[in-house]
Formats: sequence, C-alpha cells, structure tokens
Amino acid sequence: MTSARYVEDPRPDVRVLPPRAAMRSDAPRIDLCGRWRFDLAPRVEAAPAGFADPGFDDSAWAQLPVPAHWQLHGYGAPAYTNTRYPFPIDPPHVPTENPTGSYRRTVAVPEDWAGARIVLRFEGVDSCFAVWVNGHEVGTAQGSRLPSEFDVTEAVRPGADNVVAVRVHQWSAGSYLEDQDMWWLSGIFRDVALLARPAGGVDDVFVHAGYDGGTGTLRVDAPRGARVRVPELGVDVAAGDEVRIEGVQPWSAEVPRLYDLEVVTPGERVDLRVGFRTVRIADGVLTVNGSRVLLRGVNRHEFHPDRGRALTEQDMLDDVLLMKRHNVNAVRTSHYPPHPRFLELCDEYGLYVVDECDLETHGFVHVGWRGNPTDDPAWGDAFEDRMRRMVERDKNHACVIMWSLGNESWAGRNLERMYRYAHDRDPGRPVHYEHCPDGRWSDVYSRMYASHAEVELIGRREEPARGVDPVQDAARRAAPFVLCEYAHAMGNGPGGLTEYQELFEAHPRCQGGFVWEWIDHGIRTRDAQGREFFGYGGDFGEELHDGNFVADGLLFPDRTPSPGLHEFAKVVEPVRIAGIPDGRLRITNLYEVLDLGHLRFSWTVEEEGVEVGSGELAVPAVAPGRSVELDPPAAARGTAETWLTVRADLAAGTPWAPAGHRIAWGQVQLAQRPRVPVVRGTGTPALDRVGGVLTGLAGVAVDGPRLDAWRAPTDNDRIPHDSAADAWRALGLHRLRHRVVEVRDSDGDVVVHTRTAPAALDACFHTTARWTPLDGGGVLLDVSVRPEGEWPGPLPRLGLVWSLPAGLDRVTWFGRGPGEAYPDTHRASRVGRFTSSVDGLQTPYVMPQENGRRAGVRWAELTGTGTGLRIEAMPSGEGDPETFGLTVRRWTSADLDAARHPVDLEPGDRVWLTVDLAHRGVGTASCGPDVLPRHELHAAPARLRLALRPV
Ligand code: IPT
Repeated sequence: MTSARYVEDPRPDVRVLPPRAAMRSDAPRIDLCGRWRFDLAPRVEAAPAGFADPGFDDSAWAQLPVPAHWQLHGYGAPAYTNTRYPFPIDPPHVPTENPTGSYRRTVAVPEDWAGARIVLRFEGVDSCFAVWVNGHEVGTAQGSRLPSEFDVTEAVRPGADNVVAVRVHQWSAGSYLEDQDMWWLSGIFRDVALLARPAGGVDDVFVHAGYDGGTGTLRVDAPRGARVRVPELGVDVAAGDEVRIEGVQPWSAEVPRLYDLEVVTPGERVDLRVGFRTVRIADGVLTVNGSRVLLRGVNRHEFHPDRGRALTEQDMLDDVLLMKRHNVNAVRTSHYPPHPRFLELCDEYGLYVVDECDLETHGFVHVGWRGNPTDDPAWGDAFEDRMRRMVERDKNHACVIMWSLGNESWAGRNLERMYRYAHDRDPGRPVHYEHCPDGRWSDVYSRMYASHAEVELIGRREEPARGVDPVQDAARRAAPFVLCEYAHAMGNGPGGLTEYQELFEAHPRCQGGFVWEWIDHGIRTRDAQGREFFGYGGDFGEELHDGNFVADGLLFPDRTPSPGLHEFAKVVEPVRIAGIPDGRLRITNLYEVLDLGHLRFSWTVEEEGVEVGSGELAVPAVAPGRSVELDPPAAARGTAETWLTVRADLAAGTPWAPAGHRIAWGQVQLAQRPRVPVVRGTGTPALDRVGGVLTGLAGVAVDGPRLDAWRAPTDNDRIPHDSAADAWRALGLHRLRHRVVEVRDSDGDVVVHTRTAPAALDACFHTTARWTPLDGGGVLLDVSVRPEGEWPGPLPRLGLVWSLPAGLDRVTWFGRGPGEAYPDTHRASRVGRFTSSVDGLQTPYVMPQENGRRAGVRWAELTGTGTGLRIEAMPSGEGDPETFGLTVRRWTSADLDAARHPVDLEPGDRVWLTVDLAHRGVGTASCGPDVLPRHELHAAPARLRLALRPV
C-alpha cells in the first residue's frame, strides 16, 4: 500500500478550489514556468524525504523545464499502448513501482501581495500530484489535462522567497480514467502560475452571446456589481443584464468575428473575446446561427515529436494554420481538453470545436468491461469533477459548439452525471458521447468508423434499431449524425474519403465528421548508428506496446502534411469546380456563410502538360449552397491531350493564409489523347531468351520486366485480423517464381510466354509479351496477363518490375501528380507534367510500406547519367487502359517490407521501376472499412501496350 493515499483515491481533493473560466486578467500573476529542481524516484517511498521543507538542500539535483514530460528529458522512457493499461487492472490501485518526480523551486512574492488571496494554478500535471508551499501541504489533484487551483494564502510569505514543492506520480487512480491511445508521458506539462486574487475581483465569468437573424443577445454572469462592456458595440451593462444588439456580426468558423469584452469590478478587470453565435439542433440538424454545419473535422491530440504533449504556443498556432490552410473547419479535442490557448486560437482563426473531457477507460474492454469505473458510484465524483472542470474552464469560447463526455468508456451511470452537469450548467451547447446506442447521454448520434453503407442508411434515417427500446430508438433516429472518428489516417491512406463526403453532402442529417487523426505521434530519436528517425511503440524498450498504431495522422510527426492531408483538403474543398455534360463548367459554393466574392478564379490550359493559355475567370459572388454554370474560358486548339484547370484562390490575405492561397480547383478535359501510329523499326530487341526479359535498350542496362502481384503491405493491408497481407503471404505473392514457357519469333517480333506462380500452388498468371522493334531504337511491348486457377481474395497489384542503373535518378511524367495516388486516394492529384528526383517520389511513412505511386501516367522519362528511358502507354484501341501506375525507388518492395523505419532503407546500385497494369485501393482497414468494392482488385485478365525508347 502506498504511503501517499491520495494516489489511489479517485475522489477529488476538497482543497482544490472550485473551477472557473480561463480568462486574461489585470490581477498580478507570477509565471512559474522555467527550470525547476528535479529528482525522479522509482516509487513513492523512494522520493526524497523532507523535500518539501524550505530548508531541504536540492543543490545537487538536476534541473527540468516546466512545462515538460520527464521521459523526454532522460528520465525513464516513453511508452505507448493503445487500449491496454500498462499496469495490472486492479482499480483504484497502481503498482508500487510508481515513478515519482519531485519538483522544487523558489518564487519571490512581492511585498504588496500581502492581504490578497493567493492562488497557485496548474494547467496540467500528468497524472497526480501533491503540492506544498513553504513546507505546508496545500492539496493534491488528479485529472492530467485539467486545471487545478489551490488557495495558498496561508502558506505564502509576501516579500520573501517561497518554496514551492510538487510531487508528481506517474500512476494514480486517475490513470484508469486516462487510457487514451497515446504515449504515457508524465510530469508538469502545462503552465504553472501564482495568482494574487484581489478582493472583489472577477473570479468567474460566463458569457452567453447568441445570434439570431441579425440580432445579438448578450448576458454575462459575473460577480454582482461588475460592469460588462463591449466598446465596439457601445454596450455597458451590469453583470446579469441581458441586452439585444442589432447589427452584430455573427461568429462562425468561416467568419470568426470576435468582439472585445471586458468585465470590470473595482478590484479587477478581465478581458475576453466573444463571438455571437447560437448552436441549435433544429429539425434533427445541427446548426450554427441557423445554418447547417458540415464538419470537415480532424481529431487532434496534442503532440510534438520532441516535446510530447507539452506544446508551445507556436506548436498550437502551427496546427491551427495548417488546419485552416487544408480546409479543415472542425476539431475534436481527442480525448481531453487542450491547452487553453488552443481554444483562443480556434476562436480567433475560426474552427468549430468539440471539446472533449479527459476520460477514457478503454482498457477495461480486455476484461469484458468488468470493474469499469464508468458504472461504479465510487468513481462518480471523479467523473463529474472532470466534466465540471472542463466546462467551467472553456465555457466562454465561441469555438466550442459541443461538449463531449470523453471517449471509449463504455456505458454507465457516471456518464449521466457528466451529461447532466453540462446540460444544466450550459443549455447552449449540445452534448456528445459516442458510445451511446440509446441516445441517453448524447444529443447527437455519434459513431466511429461506420462503413459507407451504414452511413447511407443513417443518412436516410433507416439505420438498424440496435437493440434499444422504441422511444430511445426514435429519439436517436431524429438526432443529427456525426462520425466522431472516421477515415483512419494510418500510413498510406485514408482511402474512401470521397465516398464519405458524397454521403455528407447528400444527406442533411450526415453532418460530416472527424478524421482519425491529425498528427502521427512519432518521437524523434536515433538508432545505434546515430541516424535520426521517429520512434513508435517498442522503440523505447517497452515490454507491452502497440507498435506503430500511434502513427496514424494526416501530418507526419514533424508536421509535414502527408498525402492524406492533401487528399482531405481536396475532397472537402468548400468550392467545387467541375465540368458538366453539356461542356460547361459548374462552380458550386459549399460554404456555410461565405459567398464566392472572396476568391479569385483563374484558369490555365495545358497541352500534354505544357501551358498554352491562361487567364482570369469572372465568377459571380455565388451565395452559399448555390452554383453557377459558365462557358469554359478556352477550347482545345490542336491535336494534343488538353486539360483546362480552374483554380479558386484567396483574393486577399487572411490571418491564416496569404492572398493567392489555393482553396479549390478542378479540371476538365478539353481534348483526348490522339492515337499515334506505331512505326516499326528494324533490328531485334535485346532480349535474354532464357530469362525472357529485356537486357538493354540503346545502351541502357535495363533488366525486366517481371510480373509482380505484390506490394509492401500498407498498415491498412497488414493490421486487421485476417488481413489482406496475411492472405497474400499465405498465397506467396511476395515470392513469385517465373518460368519462361516459350520464346518465339513471329513476323519480326519476339513473343515471350512466361508462367508466374508462387511455390506450392497450381494457380498462376500467364504473361504474353510481344516485342516489336520501333523506329529510332525503341521497342513496343504489348503485354497481356491472364490469371489461371484459384486466386481467392483481392490482389494488391498487377505490375511489371524492371531494374535500371541507379544513375537514372530523375523522373518526368505526364499523368496524375504531383503527389502519390492510389485508386481510392487520387483526388488531390491533377493531370499534368511533373518532374521529381527519385528520392522526392518517396513518402516517408513512419512505418515503411507501399508508397509513392503516381497514377494515370501516360508517359514517363527516367533520366540522369547517360542515356535515359522513356516509357509510354500506347492506346490499344480495344478499351484497355491507356495509362499506368508508376513507382520508382532505390529499393525493392521486399526491402520496403522488411524495413521498420525509413532509415533502414539503403539505396543500392539499381533503381526499381514498377509499371502497374492494375492496383488495389488502400482503404482504411487498420481501423475501419476496407477498400470499397469499386476500388478492389481481383485476378482478371489485363493488357497494356508500352513503347520504350531511349531519351
Ligand atoms: C478509436 C479510439 O477512439 C481512438 O482513440 C484511436 O485509438 C482509434 O480507435 C484507433 O487509432 S477506438 C476503436 C475501437 C475504433
């Protein structure tokens, strides 16, 4: 049993002051961030005795920054588990081995603080702590991502140096409520401050600022006698008075209009920025200021690869700017309230927030939810206390449009207490909880990872009853629908975004959702050779961990956008530009409140990817929800494949992006690719008649092609039980063998028939390759693939693999680009001409896997040292694909598959080129639906004609 009983006591310490709103005040404040003396002990009992005494000698201790996690400063190590508690399930007890950090510092408190009430405020300490001031214990707290304040008036000596001592425990009863899918990281990781609270000050404020059809309403609950002023609106009223204000501009994520508001008493003045807005569920639809909202959201954990969850203001701003620049309009603060500054930024820049409480008990799933605190009254106060601390802290933010009780905590009566608290205290915001099939603790119907087919049923309000009584079923069916998590962005993907968006746009009830998740939580570290990489579960010596499941975001750990973020930005773009069958352009405004007047439209015409015309496009200020049809600004003129690209860019700078920032774009094909006659040449292709492959082309040492039906499994291929990748390995797709059946001459061509199959099976692929010499030293390769026998289940690809000299390190192509694209992730790519180094084609997923494919390629040139190679898809005239998928890398798929981190991939003396005849989508099966049927790849005959030429 621990000597510090509070560690295993879930009940909130009564010495913690009642929670109140986060505010900026003119009352004196001393920032206690900075370096503290620090000691880490392996257990509570091993923490230095008497360390809280003012006379304790800490001069031999090291220093640790506050805010920070000790594991990221050389004390202990980070550990990652998804749902499993990294300690035995024995609530409320935790292991005796409970790393305990002792923190000390002095603070000079000014003389003139004498007489004031003095409060010590912690914004976040993970996971449990006790505080002493000048040797007096002032309280203890749990709730890692929630503030706690202690009255330290009696302990502080104004006019002197005061010793603040904090003992922080890695594990506590609170850890059972904090089983979020993230790194276990401890310490004082948010700000600490000492506050002088003036007599007659403004301890708490609750702003109610609504908006209805041009009229704002304002009522500010604050201490009696306080004045409330909004200078810009000429408002100067007493606290508690309600005023109606005509001509107010409303707040929304698109137009985040804020007004400065001050609340003043003789003792204190606090400053707030308020947005007038009304959130309402009307006719089963979630609205803000009467407009239906479509949540283009992301789930955001707080993360930085060096700092963990101890973010700087710049980190938070980086997130907000990246979101705004990628058409994100909503954030679920999964799964805990964020640093308070983040919400100020969301108010200011315009993001809808679902503010989620610091609650998850997911690990109980592994014991059949036995003993889950959610339904145990002994934990009721802890649950309500958490909700109360969040609601009270964040209640004044316009950005917060819903409260969320927490995540994955199953069901139980303690949720009822949380729900009630939020509702009673703040009727102005709906409450969200996902695991609530009967709608008891949630005002919206929320689900995670529902398939497209189910979302469609829900959209029609025809979803299955899910075993609840008819009254509750009817209530849920009438509620708006939100996907609190969808499109698991792990590794290569997420596939299927477009099809979700189509459902959100088709059914008013489907109000969008939140991609899981915003950022990969890879921690920057080094291997034995000193090479830097982003570590995941298992890289820090954990005995229990969940590998790279922690790296499933739209941003790489260093905040570089992944292809998934580019795809998301394109799929959710608020303006849709498309060609319609009559040859005209349709421009649709999908904003909630903005018309299109803030955008500048321009166009270019490209022939085979080369610009031949450009101009501005006059587009009227189309109202939200409306569209306009226009004649295309140009027509095709010649014989080349011609594309019109129309772009919508910001006409003027905004706080989050400069003028010219791209919001949306669309392409219309103006002329098809012409058929080019193939002119036969003389000579014989340089074929290895035993191996059945080309060995040279005009002096270029090519070797290939060999048929390939495999890809280095993506996380989505690999992670589910009975995964696609398991099936591929069982079949042996990663170890195909080739038998050259026949090489024969035919009318000046060489025809090679190869049988490709894995060991131990009789199923195979027959490949027939007809080689024709071309004028100018090239060859035409007409290749047909025909599967034979049983090929159960999907295939990852049907491709042709070649190796080339490593000196060919540049690739130029005409096709989709510039980024990678798979059958269900190609919206962000446009048809054009692009150039990249081979290295630049690779996507550095935290876990190496299939990546970097370019889609819809008409032709590609690989150049560099010496003669290069051009590969062009030639229309067969029989409806076969006239494009191919292209991957070029310095390693093989086997190397990619074997690597555990990008640093494991070492270039060799060859470049590997894969030309896909067909490729499977990527889906989201790592957590959610697999590849949609239309993007599946099943064994079927395929054909491709390629002209290979020296360049
Ligand atoms: C879901 C969790 O809510 C989220 O935190 C994360 O772990 C995600 O899974 C996977 O990355 S819960 C799951 C049972 C769908």
